[in-house]
Amino acid sequence: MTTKFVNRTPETQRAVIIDPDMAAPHAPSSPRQPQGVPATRRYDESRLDEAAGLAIALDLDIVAADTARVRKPNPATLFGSGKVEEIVTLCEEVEADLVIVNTTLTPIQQRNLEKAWERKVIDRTGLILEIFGRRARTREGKLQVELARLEYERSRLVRTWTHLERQRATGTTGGPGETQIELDRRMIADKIKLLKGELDDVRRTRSLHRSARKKVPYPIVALVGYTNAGKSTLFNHLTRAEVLAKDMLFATLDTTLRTLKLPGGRAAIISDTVGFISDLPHELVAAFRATLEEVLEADLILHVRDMSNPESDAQAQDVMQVLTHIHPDLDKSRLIEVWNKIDLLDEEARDILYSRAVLDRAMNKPIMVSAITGEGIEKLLSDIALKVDEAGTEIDVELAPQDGQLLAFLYTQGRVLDRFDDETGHIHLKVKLSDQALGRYEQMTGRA
Ligand SMILES: Nc1nc2c(ncn2[C@@H]2O[C@H](COP(=O)(O)OP(=O)(O)OP(=O)(O)O)[C@@H](O)[C@H]2O)c(=O)[nH]1
Ligand SMILES: [Mg+2]
Repeated sequence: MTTKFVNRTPETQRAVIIDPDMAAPHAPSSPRQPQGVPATRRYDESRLDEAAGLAIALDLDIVAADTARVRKPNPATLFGSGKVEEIVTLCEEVEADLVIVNTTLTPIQQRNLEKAWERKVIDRTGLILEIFGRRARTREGKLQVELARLEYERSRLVRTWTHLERQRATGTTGGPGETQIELDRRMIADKIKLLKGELDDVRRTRSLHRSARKKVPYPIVALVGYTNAGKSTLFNHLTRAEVLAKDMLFATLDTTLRTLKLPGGRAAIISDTVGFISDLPHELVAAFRATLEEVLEADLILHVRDMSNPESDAQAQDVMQVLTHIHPDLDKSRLIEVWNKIDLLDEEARDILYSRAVLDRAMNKPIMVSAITGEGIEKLLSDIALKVDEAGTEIDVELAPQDGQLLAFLYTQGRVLDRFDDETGHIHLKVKLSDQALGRYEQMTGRA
């Protein structure tokens, strides 16, 4: 018989969340902000809510949450000594196992706070990495997260060499010597190299699949947006798929593809992918770069927004910041904002939103929908169909068997709508090309 002490399920960890408020006290909203449009600065409460959402995604039990004003960040502990003391008392009162600090801590700050509070301290990056680690399902997703985690650890090690030191501290005298640290660093560097190699292999296989897919004359539509905006719900609604959609941050991590039926009988391929969050750790952006670049290659990008969230504008800015960072000359004509969750708005809020949508100066007007009730979805579908149809010029070409280079060009740069190989080996194609691709094609064939 097993004793009571073995196989005991670990109790849920009790977490305290501290959200450092670094903003200048009562900063006026930006003067550029037009009247009536909510300022994009995040409110304390929303920031706390979001941090709590992250903690819940890790099954932590939140026993206390508080905002702590930081007038001047202390390089050693971030907070002033009074605040540090206050938090010790709070932790003891609520019997917390760990403290989450909702910002990026330097390794020194993290170590000092752990000492002062006698508890594990996790910063925002650590928290997000942990969630990603649990959610990744595909080989590529797992490799991406592992890579990000190692990069994070390496930075900790390089700057202070404390991370592994702490793990090894029990039972040994003194910290590790230089040699040990060098070894640790080299070990991590080796592992990073190995992972990058594996990741390249996985991606090569996938890009083969992708070029196979490109031969299919389907336009590709990609969903992007802040975490919890409703991308998976919309994806499921549009494709009747069963992708995990949950009121949980980062429910989706791996890209999923499905066929989407458009009005008029045409088909497109739609992809659901990882969500964004403010202060997305740069290690993660780097690790997911290839995935995001691929998403941005889509013929049409739907930016899904949760319009019921008071932080919606700030969230949209964060998303666009990451996207334009990865793809600085992103063609905005391929971007449509989908304003989701309108079923949660009252009539007045809807009216305001509607006028905003009409007056919006984006190249494509935003579309208001509810992925739950289905409201607005028809309009969304017909806009998608219009958009993928209007992009580019359709041409008919005939290629000789030796025109392999041209054929490859048309398949990679255009959308082949129809193909007929005659008995002489000539290939007859109907291809849709963007203006840019058409220009290059004409140059290649000497027609320009
Ligand atoms: N009321 C309402 N709820 C919605 C709507 N769309 C999505 N939701 C809810 O919002 C939550 C998040 O939806 P998801 O589809 O998982 O969001 P996501 O954008 O895929 O999130 P990540 O995968 O974390 O990036 C779920 O609880 C959905 O049921 C909507 O139009 N109306
Ligand atoms: Mg999702």
